[in-house]
Amino acid sequence: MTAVSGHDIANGQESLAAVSQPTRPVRAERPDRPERPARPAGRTAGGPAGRRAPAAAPTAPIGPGLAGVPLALEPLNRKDFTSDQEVRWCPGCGDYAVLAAFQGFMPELGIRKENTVIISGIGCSSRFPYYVDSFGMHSIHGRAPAIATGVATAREDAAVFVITGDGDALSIGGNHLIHVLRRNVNLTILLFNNRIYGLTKGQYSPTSEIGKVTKSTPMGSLDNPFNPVSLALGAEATFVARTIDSDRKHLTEVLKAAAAHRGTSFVEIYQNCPIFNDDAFASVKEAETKAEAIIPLQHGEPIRFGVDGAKGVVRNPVSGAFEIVDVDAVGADQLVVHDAHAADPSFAFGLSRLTDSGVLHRAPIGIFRDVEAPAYDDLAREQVKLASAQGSDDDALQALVAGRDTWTVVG
Ligand SMILES: Cc1ncc(C[n+]2csc(CCOP(=O)(O)OP(=O)(O)O)c2C)c(N)n1
Ligand code: SF4
Repeated sequence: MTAVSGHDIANGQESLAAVSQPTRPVRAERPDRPERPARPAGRTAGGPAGRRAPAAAPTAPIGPGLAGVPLALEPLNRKDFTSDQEVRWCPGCGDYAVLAAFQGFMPELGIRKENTVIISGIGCSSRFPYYVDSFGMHSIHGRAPAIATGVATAREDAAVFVITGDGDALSIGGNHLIHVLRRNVNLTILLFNNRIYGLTKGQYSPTSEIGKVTKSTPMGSLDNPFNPVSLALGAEATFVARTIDSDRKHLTEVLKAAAAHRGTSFVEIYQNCPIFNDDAFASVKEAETKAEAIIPLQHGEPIRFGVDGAKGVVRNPVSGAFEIVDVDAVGADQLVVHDAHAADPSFAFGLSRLTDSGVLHRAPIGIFRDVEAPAYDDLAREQVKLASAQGSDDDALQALVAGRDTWTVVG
């Protein structure tokens, strides 16, 4: 991939830079980064550097999402997916944990790293491609889904990941996001939701709660926030999940399922920004509160949570909406059984509405929806094959340009 660098955009702080070949990423201009003390001695970027013994190389793709992507000849490990770039996030940023989980799970996919492509937009999280030793591009604000659509369509042999933030994906990139979701392009989107603009130093974002006081909303935000999972389901995305930066096991399981899915996989990651929005997700992380705060979604299981599973989810027979009840009051047999494969997205959408839109006290976590549907890029490649089979490329192009009708312009 040709490297492009030094193209200043917008506020002059970010650069459009393609990360070139694996092992030699191109460094972008230093972004507008909060001033913080250097990382404490002994702290490693990307979490513990423990090197796991590589498992045997897989002999088949882990799921249809990776069909067509060549397998690695030798087993890889996390180091193979770690670039030589200095990681430049603030100490304690949730992005480190996601990067560590990503570098840890990529070898488990068993694919060649040379066939891995990571496309990001602009934001703190969008620095991600520099830190993974793969092909990639730190691209244009909000446009990663459009660029990734091109990559996925042109390269059937690539595993394509999009890295984006709540500002990048839902403000400037909102339009691109909904269209990649409805098209069902075969790629995986990781949306780092910290409910704030981190890179530009703490303005409110489309996921900030009403009343949020920030530099750009000194009297409190007036905007109703997006629920990213509801938005994705409204666009009928075929794989939609939510996970948490600090829960390595859950994050890894969800990312694996997302990569295995053929079509667009959308994963919202609750990501702490300790500098500008610390503890936005404390309720789902703290030992004292998380049992009451996390509604775990497991396909085929009754939806039950709380201390000793005392709470559960039922459907209101009149409104059809999902509601939270005390299990003792209604009986365990009344609880809704999660069906991630329900064809109609309204089941998953209903569950997504159990998320607090204000300060977060409760949220469903897990895979909301995982259904099969034709992927845009597969269909597009079929059309190209069909068109090519109908004549030489030159003839096909001429026919396309000429069209079916001709006009004679007189005058
Ligand atoms: C066209 C354009 N508009 C605005 C900006 C300024 N800008 C850079 S990043 C960003 C938002 C980043 O927020 P988010 O996607 O949540 O990422 P985070 O930094 O929090 O990871 C904005 C508004 C820009 N660089 N380019
Ligand atoms: S998201 Fe917040 S903590 Fe992380 S690098 Fe950006 S400003 Fe720093």
